[in-house]
Amino acid sequence: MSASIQPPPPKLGITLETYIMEGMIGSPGATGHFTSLLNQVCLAARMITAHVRAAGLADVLGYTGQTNVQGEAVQKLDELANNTLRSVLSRRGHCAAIVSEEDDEMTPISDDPRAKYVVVVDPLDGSSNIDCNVAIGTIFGILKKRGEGGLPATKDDVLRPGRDLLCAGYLLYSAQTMLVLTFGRGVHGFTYDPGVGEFFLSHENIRCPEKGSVYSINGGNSTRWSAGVRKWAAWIKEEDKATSRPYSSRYVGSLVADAHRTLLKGGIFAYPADTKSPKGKLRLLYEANPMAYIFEAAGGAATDGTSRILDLQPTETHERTPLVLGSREDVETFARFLREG
Ligand code: AHM
Ligand code: MG
Repeated sequence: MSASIQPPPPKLGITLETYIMEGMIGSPGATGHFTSLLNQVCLAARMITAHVRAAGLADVLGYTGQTNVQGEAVQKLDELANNTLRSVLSRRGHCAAIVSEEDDEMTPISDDPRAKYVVVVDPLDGSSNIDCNVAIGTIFGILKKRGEGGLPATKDDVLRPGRDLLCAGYLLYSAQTMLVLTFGRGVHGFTYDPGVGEFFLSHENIRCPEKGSVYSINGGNSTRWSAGVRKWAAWIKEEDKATSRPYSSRYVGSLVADAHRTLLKGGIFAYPADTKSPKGKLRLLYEANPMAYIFEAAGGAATDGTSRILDLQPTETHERTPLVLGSREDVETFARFLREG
């Protein structure tokens, strides 16, 4: 009798560290540099989680009184998260540069020949929600630096379409802290156990449903929307059983929280261009691109209304873009409304 083939052991419950190590072991020729960098990102994530959890107690809530390059008020937690990432990523010499929402320009970190990667990051997303204890997050992506090691990173290393990302993820600081991560194939969610100080695989192979029944948009901007967006917003509220309309509305105002719900439950999140923000509000390099990379890897879609987000060629580090992401069918319907105007 032939021996029966055993299915692979379930991965649920493995630690993030094991997951990352297994990825390295399964990649012939891996030097461990990328694994080391990713481990540092995860260490920074654990440290930011601790800062977020302690924020009220440590009296770090509130504004610093400064504004960042985009003219927005910088809060103490934003700075803490940014400083934490920068100092942790400086330690092992694998990170050549960081582009952060909180810094005016790209920050060179290392010109060590081992510094083969650049990191794009929004250290504390949803900052308007910090003071009221509503979910916030961190969004990041990792790109391979172009050209020879040992040379300082240049803007060409980061002004690249999102399809060049090697990896993207986000941390959601909510009732639980979760890390959602992808290398472009398969999206996995890890839930943080604060007692152990570890992330454990809790959501294996997340797939964004083909269609949902929830929409997420800041309706306060409706008078500034284009005719196409206004028609879509009216259509989504109409009664029609066959297309599960009206959709329910959910809007947290933290991209990480709104995207996370959309990824798990399906539906659509949209921050379109409007007359106040003709290029949209969200930033291409460290908000839209990592999210688009995650959604596509989970079977969803992400567009600026006309083009695939991951194909957009950035021209500036803090460039903005309209962002529409979610279930394939829902994103396609939105794009159709925009086309038809
Ligand atoms: P932030 O990175 O400064 O926090 O701004 C981005 C946030 C997103 O998290 C969210 O989707 C959006 O801004 C909400 O904007 P609005 O308050 O205009 O609806
Ligand atoms: Mg943000």
